[in-house]
Amino acid sequence: MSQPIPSLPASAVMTIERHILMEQSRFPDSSGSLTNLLYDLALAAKLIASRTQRGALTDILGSAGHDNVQGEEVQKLDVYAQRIIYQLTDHTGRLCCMASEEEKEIIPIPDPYPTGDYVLVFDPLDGSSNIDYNVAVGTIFAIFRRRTPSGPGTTADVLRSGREIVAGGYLVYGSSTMLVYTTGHGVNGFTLEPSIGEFLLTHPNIRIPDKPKYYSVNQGNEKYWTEGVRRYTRWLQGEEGNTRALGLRYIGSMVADVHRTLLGGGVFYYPADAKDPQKPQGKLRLLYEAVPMAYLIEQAGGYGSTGRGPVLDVTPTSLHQRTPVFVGSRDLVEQAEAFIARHDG
Ligand code: AHM
Ligand code: MG
Repeated sequence: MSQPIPSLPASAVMTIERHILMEQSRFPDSSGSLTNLLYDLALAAKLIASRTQRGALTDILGSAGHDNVQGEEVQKLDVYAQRIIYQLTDHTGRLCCMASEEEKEIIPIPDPYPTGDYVLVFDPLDGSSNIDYNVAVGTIFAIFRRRTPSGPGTTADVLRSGREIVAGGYLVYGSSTMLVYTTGHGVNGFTLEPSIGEFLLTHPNIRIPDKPKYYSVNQGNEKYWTEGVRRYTRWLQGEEGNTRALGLRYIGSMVADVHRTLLGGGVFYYPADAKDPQKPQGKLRLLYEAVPMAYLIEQAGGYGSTGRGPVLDVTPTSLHQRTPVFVGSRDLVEQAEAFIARHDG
């Protein structure tokens, strides 16, 4: 049974560990596996942050010399982030399997380690094409409870709708490192204090603001968009019957763009486009990018849509499936759905 977590004096310093434990106290019957899994991810994030922040100093920038399963160039930090998350979670007995944007198939738990009750899906280093330019990158993750009863996890444990997530969030490696996560009871943000190596609660109970500031999209793709998306964008710019124009911000790192949208209000979208016939659904992946972000944004009072309905209602049919995605302030995302329904049939 879920119980309210006890309140703390406003002056209390809340470490990530304490917060995760307090979240666990909502569930007196919990085994602690989920709690420890979140703590494993926080530790992985510290290691990834420390590597990203050294940047070119350790001569780690640039390509690792091979392509990932999406046919995109892999950066060395992607490889590092992938390995760290795997090594910190493969042996703990908390997971039955994992799936990563950087791996073609599901990642089994190696012998002789025990399998556990949860499934981790993640994008180890999202926005990695930005690394060479010292732009913020991030890690995105979602956790599900396994569906199969025991033994090694299978694809059926991984291909799940966002309605089944038990925890999700992201890490942003920017001017500071932040961990933002939810277990379905609101969204909390922690900032890494580098001098003591601890994540401290700096953004309790994040709610997406009512007054949106920015829209965020790669406008260079406009000629490949559908009529509905084009007109929607004009609406955001204060045309098509709208009197309130928004400013444009686009970093090109989903984590950073969604983080700004979460804190400042607005909408981030990567629509379907006709640029690459191999990717008619746009660029972003349902399982590793759209679903965790839609879940988190909805926990903060916003909405995540494919343009045709909730992202969280879509059950993936393949590991690396792509989807159009619109996330942010609810009314702005609903407008996207209305424009697409009206103009794109
Ligand atoms: P990646 O997972 O290969 O890094 O690609 C995903 C990234 C997102 O972070 C970002 O929103 C998008 O690609 C930007 O794409 P584009 O350069 O087409 O605007
Ligand atoms: Mg990515």
